[in-house]
Amino acid sequence: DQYAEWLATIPKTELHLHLDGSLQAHRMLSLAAKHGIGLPYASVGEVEAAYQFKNLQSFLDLYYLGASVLRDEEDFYHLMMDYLLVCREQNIVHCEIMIEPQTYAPNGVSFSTMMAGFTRAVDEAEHDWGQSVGLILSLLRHLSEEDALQTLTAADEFRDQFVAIGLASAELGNPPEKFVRLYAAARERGYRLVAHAGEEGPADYIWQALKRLQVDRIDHGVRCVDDPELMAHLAETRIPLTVCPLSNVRLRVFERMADHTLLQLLEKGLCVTVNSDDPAYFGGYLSENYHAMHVALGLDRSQTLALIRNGFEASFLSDQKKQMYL
Ligand code: ES4
Ligand code: ZN
Repeated sequence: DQYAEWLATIPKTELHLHLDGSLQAHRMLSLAAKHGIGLPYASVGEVEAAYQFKNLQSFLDLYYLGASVLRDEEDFYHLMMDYLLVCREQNIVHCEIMIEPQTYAPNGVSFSTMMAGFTRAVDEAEHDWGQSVGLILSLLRHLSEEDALQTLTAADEFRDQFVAIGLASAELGNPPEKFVRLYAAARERGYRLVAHAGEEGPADYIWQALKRLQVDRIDHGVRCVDDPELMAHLAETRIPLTVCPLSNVRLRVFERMADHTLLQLLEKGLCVTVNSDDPAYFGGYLSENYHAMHVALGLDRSQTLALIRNGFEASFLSDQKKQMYL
């Protein structure tokens, strides 16, 4: 339709994307076969039939199972390249991608194997079509802070390849304050800081991420609507929220897309951005997220442009590069 055609012409960012969440069913199956790994699914149809989630944890169980088929440098190269080709297709000129080494470590995958595949794809995309990419070292909050600190240390050798650290996985019961030392150590190393907060967790977790972790940006953050003081603070500081509409509906953060509060946040002056989170699992990449908001909430062109501009503002691009798009 016309909105979709128009949207494709506008350069966009994506700031909240778990690379493992872009693993398509056909690749999950072919890599399982390649490495002789048993999966409880025999076909693309059977994998996709499992994309029925009742909450974040029920999704994470499938997400980590899927990611367990990634083993060698070729696998990481193709995973990254598949997503970067979508960026080219959808006019996502700058993306910031979360990678999660703690997911692969139990399978004996070294940091250097993973990084070799990822950087080969990134270098190719930058060279071939000028793709701009930032990598975010995303740590898993269901594991210990000690495990995250060890991963941060393992990343020292690759420090120049990352723009930021992040915090993902099971939110409830794993509050930001569990990771105060991790964030201090990352800040000392010069990383920018993001964290998931206020997806399933309460508004207080957003406050913790801001005050205890001193994050530059909040992933999700939609539970801020429960706390007017927090809303005012986010509007005042323009600390960005990377909101993921299709994810929120699939994980039952909102019952239907028509209930999503993204436009209220935009209206209140928050720096809200649109992102896809785990596009292979949630029924669409970035353009499909905008399109779903257009259909369900009447997201119009001027609101779309405001969200896209927020994406550049919220990015970790240099001020000079931001100016090219703002
Ligand atoms: C995630 Cl939607 C979501 N929330 C928290 N952690 C995640 N990891 C991958 N997707
Ligand atoms: Zn996420």
